[in-house]
Amino acid sequence: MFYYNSRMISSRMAYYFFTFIIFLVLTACSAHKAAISSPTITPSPVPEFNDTVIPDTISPVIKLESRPFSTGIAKNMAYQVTNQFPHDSGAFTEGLAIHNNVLYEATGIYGRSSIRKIDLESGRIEKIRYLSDEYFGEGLAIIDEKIIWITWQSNTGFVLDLDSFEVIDSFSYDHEGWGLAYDGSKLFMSDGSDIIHILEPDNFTETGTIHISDNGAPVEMINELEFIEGDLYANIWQTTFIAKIDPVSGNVTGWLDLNALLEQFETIRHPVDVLNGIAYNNESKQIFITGKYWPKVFEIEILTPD
Ligand SMILES: [Ca+2]
Repeated sequence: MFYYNSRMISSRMAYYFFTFIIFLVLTACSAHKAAISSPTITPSPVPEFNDTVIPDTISPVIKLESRPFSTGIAKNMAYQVTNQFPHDSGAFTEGLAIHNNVLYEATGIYGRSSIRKIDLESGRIEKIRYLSDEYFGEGLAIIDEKIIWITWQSNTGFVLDLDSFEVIDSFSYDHEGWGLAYDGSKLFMSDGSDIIHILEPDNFTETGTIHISDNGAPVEMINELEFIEGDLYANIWQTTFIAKIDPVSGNVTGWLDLNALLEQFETIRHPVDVLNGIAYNNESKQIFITGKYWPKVFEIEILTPD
């Protein structure tokens, strides 16, 4: 009898115990569900120019401990930031160029690709023209009074009047279009690989290619381009590095690591994407750099150019 009663008591205690446990679990789940369904809303800072929608998905910037190509021999170059200016944080920058002391920018993304004339000091967009939805805008170069603007995967480039932004011509090529630069006699176009295509500026026919390498190691993902005092500078996509390139041999002769500029954006909630955008003012000898969705354009001085 005692044994029987004991079992009964044990069973009852077990019943109460497990009921209590189930109660605790249900209460915890309920609290957790309540926590998920009622997130803390943190207000986002208003961008400098909030006229475009910033997508939720942004490719991460790969931060490298050292330069991208460990087999290379080119040295890292020192630089200092000498000034900074506001930049439209809704601009998915694909190209940056200066002509007659005026800043021009090309942006990408289907349906939002644009060419802009920008007041450097204020960041104000003085003129803008959007590309048709089927094109993804990429790099630009300026020759005389014309803007040459390429597209990503449409094998099509456009010629725009520098003043009116009207399309006055178009041309085609058989590879992707990434970055574009003009050295005063030829156009140089990157396609995302280690190859840069050299084009005649009059009829856009390809007259040659150069392969970019550092000590024999191919340097791929060549993106936005700029000529600075005879050297070709190139953003390397998804890295914080700019390569200084001998445009004849294709050899990388120096690296600029601009990771420190990106680090200052970590304290703001505005999303930023990769470093992309180099412009050189031939008259004032100023170098400007920015990136996709960056809220700033930086003026930098290279301290060890050779
Ligand atoms: Ca450029």
